[in-house]
Amino acid sequence: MATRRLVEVYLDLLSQPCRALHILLNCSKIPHTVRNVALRKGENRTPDFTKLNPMQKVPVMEDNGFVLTESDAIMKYLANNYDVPEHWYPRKPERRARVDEYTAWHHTNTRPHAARVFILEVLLPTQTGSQVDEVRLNRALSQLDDTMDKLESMFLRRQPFLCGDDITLADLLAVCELMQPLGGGRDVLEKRPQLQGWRSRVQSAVGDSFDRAHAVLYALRDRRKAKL
Ligand SMILES: N[C@@H](CCC(=O)N[C@@H](CS)C(=O)NCC(=O)O)C(=O)O
Repeated sequence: MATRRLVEVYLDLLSQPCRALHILLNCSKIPHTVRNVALRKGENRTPDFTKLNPMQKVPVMEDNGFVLTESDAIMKYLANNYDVPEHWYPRKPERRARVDEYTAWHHTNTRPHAARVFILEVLLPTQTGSQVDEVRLNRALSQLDDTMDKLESMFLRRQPFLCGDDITLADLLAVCELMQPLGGGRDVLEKRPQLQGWRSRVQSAVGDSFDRAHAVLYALRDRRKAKL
């Protein structure tokens, strides 16, 4: 009888969608193997990795020969195919549709807007040795503010998590994006008690898998702080 191989995931934990997937895997105890792909070393552009994902991006998942990209699709696939608590991706159509509603919105709102702050404040200056472009940074912060207003007034209106009373994979995708600017020492939730309360609820719900996934980001923040 053919033996089923463990789920393999290709991750760099400095990547927001990789952390969301990492937390889901650890919290729901899906047996898996992590293959590290260091983006800073260009390991996503090697011939082998490019064969796996021609888009040269992480995360990637392989389940017994089935290769899948896109964090959102991977997390939903795992929730559909593995014995994970139902709250992550509820089966009831209306509740599931709420998760799909957020994840569709996420990729053109929370994701690009939070990522841009990190890119402008940390990645670009590190890669090019140039100063932070304050004009572009302020524009990015203002777009992120609009997104956070919507998270508070639409998704978190009268409910503790983005899609209802319990945590779903939508909360993982969102929280990992909103944590990213912390790599540059910026807590974008600093003046937002409603979102802070939500982040604390997410942290309590996932336990130590939150800090394990974010250890690389915290280390980046601490290294940069020590240089100041
Ligand atoms: N929509 C994709 C985004 C994947 C993505 O953009 N990954 C970034 C890291 S956060 C990456 O691999 N970048 C490498 C590159 O573009 O060279 C997902 O959610 O999985």
